[in-house]
Amino acid sequence: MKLRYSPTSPFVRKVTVTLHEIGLIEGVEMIVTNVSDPASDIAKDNPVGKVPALIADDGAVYMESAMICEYLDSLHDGPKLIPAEGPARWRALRLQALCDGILDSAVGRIQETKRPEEKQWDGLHKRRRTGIERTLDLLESEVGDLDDEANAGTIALGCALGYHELRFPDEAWRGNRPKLAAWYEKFAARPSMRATEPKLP
Ligand SMILES: N[C@@H](CCC(=O)N[C@@H](CS)C(=O)NCC(=O)O)C(=O)O
Repeated sequence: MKLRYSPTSPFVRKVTVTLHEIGLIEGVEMIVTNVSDPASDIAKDNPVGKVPALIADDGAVYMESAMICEYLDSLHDGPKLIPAEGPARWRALRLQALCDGILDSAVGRIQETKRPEEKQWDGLHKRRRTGIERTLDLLESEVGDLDDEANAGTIALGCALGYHELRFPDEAWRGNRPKLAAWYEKFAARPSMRATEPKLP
């Protein structure tokens, strides 16, 4: 398998954490891809022009982190990261959806900062930030329902909180969310999370 990635992408991190958790990281060829470079050939694998994109051993290409993680989950016989059925399945997928939403807004905020200052849209920036804050508040109130184990939802949450700390260190999300902070402290200590800690270039 080959994975097209950029080093700080939290969506890519969802995939690499998953690969570590299911024990398949060793066999993956990592292809660093600068999606902002107009000369990038990412479109030959993902016409949308985004990473992650996974090239499977049979040549099929999968895109969208949630879909890639679901595909990877089909490749192993261990405990599934996407529970097959019942409330556990919907809890994991709902949490993944919430955290992918946080990540869409967080990545959008970063992209906005790359525009010339006079072209940045403050209203959109505030709306995205407020959406992230509200979702973190909801998760603080639901922390009792959070699994300690890795699944599609908790991996997405770990990556969303890690990305928040990387990109918005001054916003101190932990301040008024002590339960979520305690959950993250433990989850971030997993070998899969430690092995994939992002660093700014
Ligand atoms: N929904 C996608 C989002 C992927 C995404 O936004 N990737 C960013 C990097 S963090 C990207 O490649 N952006 C390129 C662009 O927007 O042009 C997923 O879950 O994989």
